Amino acid sequence: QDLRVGLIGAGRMGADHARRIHERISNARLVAVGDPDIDRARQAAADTGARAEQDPFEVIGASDVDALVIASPGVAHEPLLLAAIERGVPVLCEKPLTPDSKSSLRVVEAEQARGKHLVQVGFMRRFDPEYVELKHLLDNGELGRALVLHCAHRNASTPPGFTSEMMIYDSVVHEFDTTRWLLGQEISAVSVRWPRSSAAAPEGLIDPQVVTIETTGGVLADVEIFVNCGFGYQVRCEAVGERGAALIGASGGPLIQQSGRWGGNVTEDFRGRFGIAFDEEFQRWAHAARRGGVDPTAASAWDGYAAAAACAAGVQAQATGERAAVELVDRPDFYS
Ligand code: ISE
Repeated sequence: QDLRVGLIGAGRMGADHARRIHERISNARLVAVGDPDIDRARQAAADTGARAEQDPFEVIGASDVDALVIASPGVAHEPLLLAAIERGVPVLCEKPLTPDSKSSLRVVEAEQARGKHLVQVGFMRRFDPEYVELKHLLDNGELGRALVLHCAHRNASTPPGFTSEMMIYDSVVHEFDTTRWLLGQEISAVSVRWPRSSAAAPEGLIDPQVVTIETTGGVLADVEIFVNCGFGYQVRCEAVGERGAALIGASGGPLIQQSGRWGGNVTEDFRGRFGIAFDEEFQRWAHAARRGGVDPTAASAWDGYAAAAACAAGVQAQATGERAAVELVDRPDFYS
């Protein structure tokens, strides 16, 4: 029997997930879309057979909903997650789990108290074929012990209301997760510096910024976060080890030679760069959710909390100009 999915949040990401579930995910069916903006909910639900609801909690409580996708803005996640955990349904929650570590810890504690793994966080890079390959190279020792990661995370432009803090907890949160996941180490400290700001940065935003991540295993990762680069969506990562280096995200498909130039394409947004990763993430989640659980290869609520704790240090480092240590509670056995 198909997994009956309720979707909360019908913005850009939510609308994309509605299409994904309807068109590409097998053994799953979208039954309800909830968004306070009911027109948006209706639009995302159109042609999928799902109903639209204005109150997201109606979707969480609905008896015909077996599992939930939360794609509303991060600031709205906590009460939705707590309600879903209480009902005991599997949830795929878009990143960030929540924007701050205290609220993320409350989610972790609620899940633990429920005694069942129900929440997975939408860190889709864990399903990107190139990232997966890079992780294999690091895990099987081909590159030797990892020493440095060089990362570049670029967006063409920011939506209105995008803040400097969001560059950390909405954007660099991905690098916090991939650094932990690729290396199997926790993040111990974060520093943030910046060059002069691009003239293309909206008022109030310093863009780009350079974030330095320190890990418990002594690895350093530098991240150029540039969210108004103008030319497209680009996510690159080069891992440097004792015996070699590997770079992903650099190629844009075919190498084209034309009009006296050679090169490739840069994708416009996350859909082009990570479309395959999202599909894989959702298909695996749907399989796990049909059995009432989560995909063990995905990011757990604990991973969401650990990323949020790194974000807290990042936002602090950004505000003070000082290196900030990451404060993390001990990892409960439940998440080992
Ligand atoms: C956005 O929310 C994402 O998750 C994208 O992957 C990231 O590139 C962007 O900076 C975020 O704002």
